[in-house]
Amino acid sequence: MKPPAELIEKLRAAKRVAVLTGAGVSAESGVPTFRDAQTGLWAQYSPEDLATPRAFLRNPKLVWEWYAWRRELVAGAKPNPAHLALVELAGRFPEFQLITQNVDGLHQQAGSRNVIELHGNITRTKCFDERTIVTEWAETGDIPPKCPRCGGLLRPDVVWFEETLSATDLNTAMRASASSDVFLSIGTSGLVYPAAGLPIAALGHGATVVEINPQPTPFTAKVHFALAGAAGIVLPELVTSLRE
Ligand code: BV8
Repeated sequence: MKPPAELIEKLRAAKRVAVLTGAGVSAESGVPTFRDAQTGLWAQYSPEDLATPRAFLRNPKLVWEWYAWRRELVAGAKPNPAHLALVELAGRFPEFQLITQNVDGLHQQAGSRNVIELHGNITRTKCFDERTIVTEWAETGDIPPKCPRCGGLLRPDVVWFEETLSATDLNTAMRASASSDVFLSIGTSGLVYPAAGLPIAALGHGATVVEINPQPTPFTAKVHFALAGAAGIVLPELVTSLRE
């Protein structure tokens, strides 16, 4: 399905473009989204019950193993046409800011640069107490492993629910959204704040706001262009139309 000509016009005229991606962009790489039912062993848990500091302190082993399972999934995943189309799109505008809620690092693997990872990255590990990155630790069989410096518990370097995001990243993302000519919200259910506030800031500033999602979301009725389809299909079509 070709994108609307009016949208291609807007993109051709745009100087500043901001993009927010969610789990839907990695779905076609085989990384399950948050709204997908958790599979197998994890079917009985919901992410909100595991991705919090309290859940970790209540059962560090369980939470660590959930992330170890997800790291395995991510390690086997490759960027898909949606990630690759965003790399090409970035080269078409004087200013382009990619902001992701995903923690899988697939945008960087595809070649995207200067990516704002609002919720961190599952492949990085940090000390729960010192909040500093740890790259090596003794494999003593402890689950979770212990910090080599202070002996504290190690945890994934992601932003859990009820944890604050990096103020620097959030400010940069908010500024890029609120000054964008075109804002694309791709593969996100728009349920998690403050990330979900970015398309609202873009709308408020008068940007042309585009949503790419096979399903409707709380923003579908508010955006200028709602492209109902998979990111891995719609984004390459958008890039092809821009080349013409
Ligand atoms: C904060 C990292 C201040 C971890 C994540 C009550 C108490 C406490 C807090 C709150 C509260 N009420 C609200 C809050 C704030 C809370 C929040 O928003 N909660 C929600 C649930 C209501 N937010 C926070 O806590 C944030 N911090 O506010 O700090 C504070 C401090 C103390 C107390 C209060 C507030 C921190 C939020 C960050 C959480 N960490 N991830 C990890 O990954 O394990 S969030 C995690 O879930 C993801 O990162 C992502 O952001 C979110 C999932 O959203 P999506 O990416 O949109 O994925 P989803 O599965 O939902 O949707 C996928 C979409 O893709 C669907 O629409 C689907 O249709 C579409 N799709 C599917 N296939 C495709 C596709 N689209 C395109 N193509 C396809 N092929």
